[in-house]
Amino acid sequence: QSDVRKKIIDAFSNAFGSFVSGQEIADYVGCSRTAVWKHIEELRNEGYVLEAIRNKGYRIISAPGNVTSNEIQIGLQTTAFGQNIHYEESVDSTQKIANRLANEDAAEGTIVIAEEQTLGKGRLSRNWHSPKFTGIWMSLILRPNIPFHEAPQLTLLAAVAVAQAIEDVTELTPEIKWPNDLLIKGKKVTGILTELQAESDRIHSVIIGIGVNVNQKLSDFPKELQDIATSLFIESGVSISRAALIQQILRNMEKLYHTYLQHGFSPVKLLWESYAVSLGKELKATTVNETIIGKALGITDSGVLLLEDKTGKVHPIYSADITI
Ligand code: BT5
Repeated sequence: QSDVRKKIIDAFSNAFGSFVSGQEIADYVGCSRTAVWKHIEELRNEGYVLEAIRNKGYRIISAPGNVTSNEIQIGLQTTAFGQNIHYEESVDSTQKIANRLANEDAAEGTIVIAEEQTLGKGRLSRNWHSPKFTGIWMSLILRPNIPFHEAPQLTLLAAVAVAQAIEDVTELTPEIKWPNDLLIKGKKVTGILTELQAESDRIHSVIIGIGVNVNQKLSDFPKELQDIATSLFIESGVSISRAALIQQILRNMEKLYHTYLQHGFSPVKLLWESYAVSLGKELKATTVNETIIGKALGITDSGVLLLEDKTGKVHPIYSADITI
């Protein structure tokens, strides 16, 4: 069903805004003209504006600014990432659905994406504010053949890929705050949540949840977030196509993931360090058990943060909240 629609949209994008007859579409897709007509109606319901003129056929006026499978897949330059898309308008959390799909053997690279999350998850059961149509709320399923303890590297990999994508699509340069925050001028624009499914030391799947604030205005954030959060729109003054940004994220991630599987973490680490705000600075790390203040020396090859305290002792930080 969605394959047929993808082909119809293909036919429209090949026509660059000129008319394509119903018969031409039917031939291209390999279905009847009645079926074409039905799919066109569905595309209209999805928000595509399609003009129809008797004897000429159809042409596309505009695609909706949503993040449905069609919009993501037209022009997507990947082989696996985003080739399977589970789209919903509203969900509790895309992580939850992705976890379920991963159990049902969804292919590597499958993404779950929603226009809105009603119970978006942060780390440690915190909340992730995910209002409708304004941001990217997506989860990606990976099945890497790596040991359990190396999985946090994938969070850092995702942070790099999203930072690059923001640079590619906007004029902005984000910074990364270990381990999972992307900041612009000190405010959080992206959060990443990595969850694992594993049996003993074997990873069954890694679910990488990515939340990017794209087109929110300041007033779209609840009061308690207005001082600490920002969006690409707030920082750049222009609204950004979420689908284009998603395509770029998927493309960068797939590329970096292949590099990672072939050459290990070092190349990813170099890139990560080039975006890192915190290196060389005094940080406060609040872990579940203690608070450590120290200079950030860097990250290890497994993605662990190293803090040197006043006495010169180096503390490996596996998981913490960082204040700069
Ligand atoms: C994170 O947690 O930063 C991970 C966020 C991951 C969200 C994605 S969206 C797709 C997928 N599906 C999900 O359900 N989740 C993932 P953490 O480091 O714990 O940060 C959470 C904190 O960030 C909150 O306690 C707030 O202070 C703040 N926050 C909440 N919503 C925000 C937003 N939209 N923008 C910036 N900061 C936010």
